[in-house]
Amino acid sequence: MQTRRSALQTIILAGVAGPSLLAGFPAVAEEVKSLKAAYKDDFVVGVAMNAAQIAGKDALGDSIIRAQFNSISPENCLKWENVHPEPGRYDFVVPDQYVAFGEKNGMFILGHNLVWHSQVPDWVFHDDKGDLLTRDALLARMQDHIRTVVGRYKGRIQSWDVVNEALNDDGSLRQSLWYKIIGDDYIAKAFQYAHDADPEAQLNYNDYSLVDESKRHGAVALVTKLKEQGIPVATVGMQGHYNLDWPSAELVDATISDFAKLGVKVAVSEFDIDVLPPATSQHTADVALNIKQNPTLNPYANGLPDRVQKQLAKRYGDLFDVFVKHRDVVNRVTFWGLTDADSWKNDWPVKGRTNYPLLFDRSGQPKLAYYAVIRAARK
Ligand code: 9MR
Repeated sequence: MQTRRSALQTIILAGVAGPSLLAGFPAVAEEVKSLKAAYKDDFVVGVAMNAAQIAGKDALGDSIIRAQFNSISPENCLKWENVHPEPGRYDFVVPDQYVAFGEKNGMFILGHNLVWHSQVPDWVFHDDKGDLLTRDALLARMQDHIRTVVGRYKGRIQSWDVVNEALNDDGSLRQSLWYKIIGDDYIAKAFQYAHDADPEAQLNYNDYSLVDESKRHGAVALVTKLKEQGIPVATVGMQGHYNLDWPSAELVDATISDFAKLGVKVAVSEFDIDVLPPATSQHTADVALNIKQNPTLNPYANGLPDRVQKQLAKRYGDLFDVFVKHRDVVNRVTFWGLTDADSWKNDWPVKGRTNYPLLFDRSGQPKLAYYAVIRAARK
């Protein structure tokens, strides 16, 4: 078991030595000691923090986060069901700790998220009798939530995912209860309420699989319409739940260019690269998906072969090359979790697999992919 000090030292020495797997890779500049240092002139590098890290119960994790990242996202604690579980009852204990961690360490702090079809309690859409709310009543409830949550962290949470995953794969608007009850202007209203609550906050539309043509067109149309209406959408969050074969670097490149043309910034907001055999042919991050376990879907339960480790590193390097190319428009790259042990990808879309999608292994050691990302930074 690594002590906290030795794990950190390994990371700090990343630029000097690196694991034996690195043989054949060009040396990394000695002065580059962290992800945030490597990309300091390009974009902030973020990580999603889980409950243990926020509560200070993962000392090694927290030390790596402090050493490597200059932005944080809350993996779950600001979702509606957690921060506002019952009518009139908000629970800010964990979010307060999360924001305090970011402030103490001078980080760019994200809020995730305000309006989503998932992780939102049923009561939000119903009245006391159990009937669906009217448009006006649901708008009032949405406004109260946004005003309360965004208002509490005004000037402290710098950027909010205002609306999350509002699009279907074909680019049409998802038939969520938000859409069904309020109508398609629920998105504009959510942005307006967030802007009213904190006029300085950077406001984002966040979604997955935006590289796919139909969905990308839907997002372009949505953002175009919002901008025409004067709605302050600043950034499109391309979540970036990718795998070893999909999407190609060219596709990511073209997608960023398409959003850049709209006059918005792009954040790679939930980055990870799944190395396991795909359990579905869908390009999705729909949390509702749950596919049955089967051993062929979990081939690396006892460790990741060097061959795949190298494939993952190359893939990370190739995609960071694209982000650096677009450094004028990409304002942030955030990893969805710190170590492979923390990743949601161990349980989705199949529960109980052993996945390796991030830059740090299960003991907090930097993987070959970490060095590839450092190397992709402009020299
Ligand atoms: O990583 C998150 C996981 O711990 C939660 O159980 C899940 C449901 O709240 O959400 C995961 O994060 C999702 C994010 O909020 C929105 N985009 C897809 C992410 C992965 O499912």
